[in-house]
Amino acid sequence: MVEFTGDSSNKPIVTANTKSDTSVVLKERVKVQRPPLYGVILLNDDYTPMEFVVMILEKHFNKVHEEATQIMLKVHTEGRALCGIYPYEIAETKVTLVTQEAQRDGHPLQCVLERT
Ligand code: TYC
Repeated sequence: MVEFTGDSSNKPIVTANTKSDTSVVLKERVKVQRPPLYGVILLNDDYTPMEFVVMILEKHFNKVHEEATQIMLKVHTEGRALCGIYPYEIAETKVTLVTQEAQRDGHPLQCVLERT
């Protein structure tokens, strides 16, 4: 009979059965690894209009107007705030799109990645 310890070592506990022949059947346990996650952080500056930042939070981070306003004000008063947490490629794309949109409108808004 084979049981598993249940811990992360994945070691089987092997015990002889009552008959003379002892059989061991190892069940395969596939270890799944979750992808590392990254936070997207907005940084404060003195020039980007508050309404623009709120619009960015609604459009790129799926925030409703109220939450977007709260996050914008947190950036404004504390210097930075977390906007969302994503796998690397999604986080990186958000940084690129937000930065491009700000530059298109002539705003210095900065957005950075942070490993969680
Ligand atoms: N500090 C800016 C202002 O007073 C507003 C602002 C908020 C800018 C958040 C950037 O990420 C930011 N107009």
